[in-house]
Amino acid sequence: MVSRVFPEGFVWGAATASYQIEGAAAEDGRGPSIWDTFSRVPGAVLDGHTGDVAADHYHRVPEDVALMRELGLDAYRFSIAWPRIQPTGSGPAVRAGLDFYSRLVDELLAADIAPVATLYHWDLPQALEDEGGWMNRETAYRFADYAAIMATELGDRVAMWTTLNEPWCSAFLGYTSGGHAPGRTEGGASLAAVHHLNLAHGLAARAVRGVLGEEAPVSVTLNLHVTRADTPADAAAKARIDRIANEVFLQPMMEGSYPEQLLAETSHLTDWSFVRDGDLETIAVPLEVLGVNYYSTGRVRTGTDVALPEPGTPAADGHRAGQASPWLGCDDIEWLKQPGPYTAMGWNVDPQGMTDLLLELHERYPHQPLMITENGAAFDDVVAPDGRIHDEDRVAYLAGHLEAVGRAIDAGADVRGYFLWSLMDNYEWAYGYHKRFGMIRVDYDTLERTLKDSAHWYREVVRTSTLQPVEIAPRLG
Ligand code: IFM
Repeated sequence: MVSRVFPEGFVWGAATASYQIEGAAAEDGRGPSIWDTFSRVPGAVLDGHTGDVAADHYHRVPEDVALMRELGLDAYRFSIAWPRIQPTGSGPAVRAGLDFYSRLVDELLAADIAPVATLYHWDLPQALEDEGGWMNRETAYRFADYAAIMATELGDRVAMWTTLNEPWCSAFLGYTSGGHAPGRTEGGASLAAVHHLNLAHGLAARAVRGVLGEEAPVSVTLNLHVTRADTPADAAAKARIDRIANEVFLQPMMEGSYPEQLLAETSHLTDWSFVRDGDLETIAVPLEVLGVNYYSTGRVRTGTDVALPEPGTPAADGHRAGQASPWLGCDDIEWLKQPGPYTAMGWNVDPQGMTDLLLELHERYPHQPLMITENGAAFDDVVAPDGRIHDEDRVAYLAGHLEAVGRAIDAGADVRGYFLWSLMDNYEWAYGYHKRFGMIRVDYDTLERTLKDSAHWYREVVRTSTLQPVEIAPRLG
């Protein structure tokens, strides 16, 4: 590997999400979200961890922005907790909630860091879930109202709006497998949640542009699955996974239609009557950038004998054993364990998947700029006697993936930036605080922040916009 200079204007950032870092769950009028409820369900989250305190970012914005400045970030991707703004998901905005994000944005701008705001990163107000959550079409309209409130409040200062983060997780983990909040297992009916999330994206994008004008920078972030197959028969299985996991969001958002084949092969699960006239036109809005979250790859084959791992361990497809499968209608598809190395999540390290994904998107949508809105890795970090965290596995992972982004750019993909997941250790959903993705360590007893070696390394990458050859740790080579 030789050193690689990234294009002029390439945006270097880091990302977080509200429930994962903020804490202050019951302060200043914030209402409960589905994660406040779900995390209290016995067995739902490892060790019953909740986001009540998390990284206490709510009380530490100046300190955290100072760290971002120290890292030289160009941009910071955060999410807004809807229940801080509208505690029950509708009605007037809470001034204290608006002020919190307004102060955050001002601090960022004062530090010369562009604010990138995600409107929904999974913390649905519980009151909306009580009325059906994303299974209820009304939620999409409430989301658009909330989006307009935020555009009015922050529109003069936010550099980029992202409607949804990873709607695949919201729909298929939230309403199909039940591994995420709200923990429902609705089977084929959960495709309604998919459609209502797509609709929410379109309505919210239009609401933001209704306030700020048609040029307002709006995006969405998808976790598109890169799935591999070894034989032509297995390629058919891969294509089905692609349709149910990727196309079900990508095609309506980018092209204004659902794939005919998907409608046909899921017709035993739902009649899709929740799709109403005009919805697909609403959903397909021009995007400033398409946000891509990428971590690892999967491999499938056609089979019926699907081996499940030990309860509590990650399955090859990422969901935890003992739960319903998030892969609707794909019970005959077997997920194979990918070759390692693996991160602490049990996810395989496969940077080439990033290149493949970016190039595939570029080929399909050559005029659509792309942005890596998340990429990173959890490892079992150790604090050395000198107080430092020598997280060389993470540095190797990040370097390998940045190199993969660079290869995609060389081949023509229009990738505008990279947001490292995550700025700091945080609440990793059903894994609680057991998985650390941060380049900044958070000591959950004292809430003290410490820059890991990966943060020092990333600061140099950002400063020079150059990736230097990295001595790859043997496990990740
Ligand atoms: O922590 C999550 C984040 O909230 C969404 N994308 C994947 C990350 C790692 O699992």
